[in-house]
Amino acid sequence: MPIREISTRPYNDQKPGTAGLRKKVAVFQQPHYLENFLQSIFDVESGLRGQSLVIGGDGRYYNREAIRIAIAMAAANGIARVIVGQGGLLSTPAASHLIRLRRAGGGLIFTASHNPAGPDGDFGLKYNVASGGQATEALTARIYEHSRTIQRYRIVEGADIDIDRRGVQKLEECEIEVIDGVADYAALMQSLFDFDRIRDWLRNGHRLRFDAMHAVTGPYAQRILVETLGAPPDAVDNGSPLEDFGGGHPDPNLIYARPLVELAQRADAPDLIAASDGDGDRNMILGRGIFVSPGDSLALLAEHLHKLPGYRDGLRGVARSMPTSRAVDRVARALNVECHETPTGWKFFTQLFDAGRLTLCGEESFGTSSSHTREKDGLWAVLAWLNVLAATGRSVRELVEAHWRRFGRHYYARHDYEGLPSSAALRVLQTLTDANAHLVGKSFGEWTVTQADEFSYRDPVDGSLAVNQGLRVIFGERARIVLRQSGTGTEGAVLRLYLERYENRETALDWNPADALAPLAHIAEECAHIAELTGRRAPSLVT
Ligand code: G16
Repeated sequence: MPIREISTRPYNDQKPGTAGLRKKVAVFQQPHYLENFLQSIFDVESGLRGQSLVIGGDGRYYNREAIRIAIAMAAANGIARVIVGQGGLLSTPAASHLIRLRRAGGGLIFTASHNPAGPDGDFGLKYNVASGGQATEALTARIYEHSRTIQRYRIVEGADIDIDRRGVQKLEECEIEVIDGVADYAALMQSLFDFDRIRDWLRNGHRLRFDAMHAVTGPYAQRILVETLGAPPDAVDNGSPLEDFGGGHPDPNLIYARPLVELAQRADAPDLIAASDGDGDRNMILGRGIFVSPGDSLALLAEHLHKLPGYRDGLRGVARSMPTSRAVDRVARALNVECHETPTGWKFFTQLFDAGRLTLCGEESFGTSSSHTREKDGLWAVLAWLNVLAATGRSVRELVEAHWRRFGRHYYARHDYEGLPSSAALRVLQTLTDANAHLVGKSFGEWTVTQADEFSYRDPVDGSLAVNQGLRVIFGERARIVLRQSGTGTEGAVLRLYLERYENRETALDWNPADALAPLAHIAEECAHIAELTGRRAPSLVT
């Protein structure tokens, strides 16, 4: 099979967003589109030659074809060994772990995360580096620049690799190793958590329900929760990965995981109800009669993590993205550990992990993880919760309420305005930017602005500066309003408005979140004029 050099022309639209290159499937299917981007990675990351490369994806439509192309191009670009998940499946956290475990030069993860799949859905590609983390902003910028001038790519023509058959196959000089994509990840989980205790907890009649949403976590949940921990088979719902995710939207939140929210409200609900997303990096946690917001989940795990075997030495530090609720900051203060506030995007955490400054971090967008990998990790969060439940013998509701009584409660909501013309989104952002110049010291009833600015972040490890990372209006410790444009949407512009309010009075701990946040929503409208400038009376999504 000859290695061919094929002439191509740039597309000019391959600028990666918050989490890699994400586009409609039809965009990726254009002639040479994927090849151009892959070749740009191989050209810029010339150090990959002679090394191993991990390849896998979330199983969505076009995954297998993309992996076939990636393998043929890896072999033509001097990669010594490709490690690929059987059937082309690797969850994002499992791929990150594998890169580290096998000391690979990097990894290609084909996913558009929680975005819908299928021929009309989305597709995506993330490039992760040898540390297991996503490529830095600087590296993705170099890859993007290269993609704008690309003239040719290299590929092994007619390559025919069977990615369903485990074992080693040869393509030119390159060894293609098809592996069980679950085994290494499952072993890692076993090393972090007290599986015996969780097994006993389940044996004692406690119940668990995990919804894999027909996406990549099905086989992982089946192996770990059912086969290893002994949960009954019906504990895993929608466990078979499908190319269109069963037509669903594998984004575990209050809207897209509505059936789980309803299940949690039943008197006979399981003790822990959880879900993950398309590529297995997000998580949603519910208990009988309660939804745990991602910010609360992060704070509560920070409080209890030292009770779990992999974390007995305590926390080195914690981190959250700027829009994420400040609940974890209070726990960090009580534990006397570092607490970092980073821009949205997991890559900002990985620097801190690599520098040994962090044990636990999370985001409002249902992502949580620890130093065990360099991506957020949905099943890890579910197992951490299971272990906390088993170790403390308390219910989800008891744990959360005890947390609020000790630390106070951060009411939190995110309002999304999706599919906006980008001119409208820009006008809203500009309006709040202009307003911010005059807001400090201004009072809206009982709410007084103490700080109003645009968030920027100086990385404490490499000193790099990230600017334009979201507008914020801060009312001291009591509340915050944050506004930013999403970096992961594929249709129009998406504005996200985040509202947060802190209460520590006993009488204020069980308010309805929408009521608690209503005054802040009004202030946001007064300052940013979202309804007026977008013509939208209400957000398209509230989570
Ligand atoms: C990605 C990033 C996350 C980020 C999320 C939402 O997650 O990895 O760090 O919080 O996007 O970003 P945005 O608000 O810009 O849409 P995922 O799960 O989509 O890869």
